[in-house]
Amino acid sequence: MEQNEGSHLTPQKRPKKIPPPVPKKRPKSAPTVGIGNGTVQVDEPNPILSVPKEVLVSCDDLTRLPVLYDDVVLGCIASRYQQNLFYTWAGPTLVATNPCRPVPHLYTPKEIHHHHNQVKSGIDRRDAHIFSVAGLAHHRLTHDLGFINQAILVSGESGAGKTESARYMLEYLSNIETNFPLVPRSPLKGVWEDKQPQDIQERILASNPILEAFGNAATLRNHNSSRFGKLIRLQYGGRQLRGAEIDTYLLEKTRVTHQTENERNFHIFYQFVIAPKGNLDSDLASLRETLHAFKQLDFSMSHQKQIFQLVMALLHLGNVNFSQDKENHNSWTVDRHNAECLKSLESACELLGLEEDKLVDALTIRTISVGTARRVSVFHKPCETEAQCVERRDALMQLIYASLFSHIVTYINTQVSAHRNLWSHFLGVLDVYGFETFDQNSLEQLCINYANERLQQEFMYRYLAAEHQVLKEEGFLDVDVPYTDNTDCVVALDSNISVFAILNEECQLKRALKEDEACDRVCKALEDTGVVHAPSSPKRKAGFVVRHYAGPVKYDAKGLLHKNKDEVPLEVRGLLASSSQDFVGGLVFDTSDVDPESGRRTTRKVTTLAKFKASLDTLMRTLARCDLHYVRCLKPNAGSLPGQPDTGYILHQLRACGVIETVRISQAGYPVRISYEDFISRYGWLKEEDAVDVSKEIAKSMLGTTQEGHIDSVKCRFGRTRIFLSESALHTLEAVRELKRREAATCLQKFWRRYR
Ligand code: AD9
Ligand code: MG
Repeated sequence: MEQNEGSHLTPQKRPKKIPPPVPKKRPKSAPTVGIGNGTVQVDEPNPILSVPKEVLVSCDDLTRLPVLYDDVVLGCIASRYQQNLFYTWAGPTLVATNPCRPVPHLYTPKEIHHHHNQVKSGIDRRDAHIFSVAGLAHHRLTHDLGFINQAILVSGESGAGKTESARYMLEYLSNIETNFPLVPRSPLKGVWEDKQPQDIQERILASNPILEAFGNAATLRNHNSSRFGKLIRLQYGGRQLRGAEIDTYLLEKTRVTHQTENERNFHIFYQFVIAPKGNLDSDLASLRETLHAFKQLDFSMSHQKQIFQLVMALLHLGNVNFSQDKENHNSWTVDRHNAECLKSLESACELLGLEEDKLVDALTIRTISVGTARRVSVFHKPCETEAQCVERRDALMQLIYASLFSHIVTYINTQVSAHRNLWSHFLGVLDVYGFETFDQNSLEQLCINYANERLQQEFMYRYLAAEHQVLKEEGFLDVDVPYTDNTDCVVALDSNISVFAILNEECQLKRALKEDEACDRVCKALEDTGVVHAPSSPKRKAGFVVRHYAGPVKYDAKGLLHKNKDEVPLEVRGLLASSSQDFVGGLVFDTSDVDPESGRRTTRKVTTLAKFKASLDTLMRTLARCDLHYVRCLKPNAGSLPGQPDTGYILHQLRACGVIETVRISQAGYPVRISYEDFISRYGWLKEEDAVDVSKEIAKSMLGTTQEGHIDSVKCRFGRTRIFLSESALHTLEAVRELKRREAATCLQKFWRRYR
């Protein structure tokens, strides 16, 4: 084991010993970081932690901080934020703190040009900026050998700035695609025949306002919250952008019928019914943008009309109410005595191309099948409660909206994607919902948090564990940065005996859903995992708790199985197929009985969890074929107020997305790695040697003889095959090299002048 590699330096030049990077325990109450007086103060006065504010502000990579206590990392991000420096590297990851106010000067064409030039010039060190991440991925995709697929994973909690970051990256990537020749006219049937590259870029960008109109909504945390996950893959043929393909994940369709207090439905509904009164100006501007985007993506006028008719029909369906039958008190039906309700019913039928009686029957009469598979008897029974009718109406509305959304995504894809023969590799930008925990958490949160577990697991394997391995192989046995391995949690959620397996099984059973019992089963079956347990307080409602890597979350039993089963009554599904309008009839391609893994029809009920897991498996397989880049978005405070970093709030997010672990392991390994041969050939003031061992000794002695303060023992390490340097050590070496070069040049000039 190689220890104390820096012993070649003279002892008196050695800096103060740096404490090992163990997380510090924080007292519960005291304020954590005060950044007003120029230094970072922590609860316990500790001279090592008093880092001057100027140092913090100027440090654009957390791995270059002199110490890695949570408070110092936080102090750096907060101090930079207050100086309007919103981006900071954390080793290979970019930390993006939401400015929470417009900062257009950061994203001008001039900035795009600047960052593009920086990437092109091959400067290793790039500005901490969102464009740098996109630039690096693009450079690797188009310039490195092999055209390796790239993917940028943008994560963070709701309102942290994921969608904006993804949008800026797409803008960057589209704008650097200039001066390309026309896409050649192709005999293949591809949508890009005759299209200019400019058109491709505009179309790709135009997909955003449409998807946001139909898939985003104002929530308590974000006035433009994405209610679906999105992977956009930019398709490249050689170095040329040819098209794009969009995959979406788990649209929150329940929002069409239910919204939490003070939250809104999807934007499109407000854009569409712009009231002349009220505070809907912003919706009017967005509607214009949506319509413009429709035009750019060649949605014909009749196609747009069909889409808006469905939106309108949903608005009317939402006003259809139910009342008890006056003669038969055991049955409920549509309240046709109410004039408004009747008008809504008629309008909905007209817009959907449905017969009124058929719609009423579908909403109020249940079909019940009893018996065995060989002998089934079917009964028709009116709904006995209002809730049963409302449930059917909501199922219909959700089905229509989810089908409409998926139709729009599919159509956009036909308009933006290139023919398979025209592209060979891609650059993906993934914008998925961040980890969520509310007072009440349901199936949506279970899916979202599971997605985050899978992405974190990928990060852990691909970066943290891999980095550990490299360091061990290079002989740094003392490097032992602890990191969270969340495999247990993923297994407890999705393996054969897991939360998903039990909840799915409960949905397959031919009996009424028993949500409380199902949650008890989950708790009992998985109590030994240490990941899942019963809620501790008996007063709290039934459910189960999952210890996620980002913190424990309690999932409520209520609605869990119902949402997982996601049952649309057969009559409701059949109803749409009977529409006189082809658009409506063809819209609903129901995949509920298609096995997501085999793609074959199955008699088994395919649950929401099964479908979601299958879509994530596909996503993970896609990511496995890519180089990954990470952007971790931070929300500065719960209220999204500009200029007010709340350190406790930020710390929680840093821990939840593993930034602190990333910084520690990146710093332990040092980002600059150069083989001994390359090192000596670049900084070779001594003679070159071939053998690695000899080169290593030379490199050591070279660094040991550099002038005071130039290289110190904490900024370089000597591995078996490579030398590991910090960025600052590299800077110093480059500076010394430049100095020597100039000295030599001056000497030569003097010599030349004297003897000329
Ligand atoms: V959610 O999970 O979809 O609810 P996001 O996507 O993380 O969330 P979003 O990108 O929508 O958050 O950002 C929220 C708001 O923060 C935006 O509407 C902007 O008002 C603000 N924001 C985010 N990033 C930036 C930025 N780089 N510059 C200026 C920003 N404002
Ligand atoms: Mg978003």
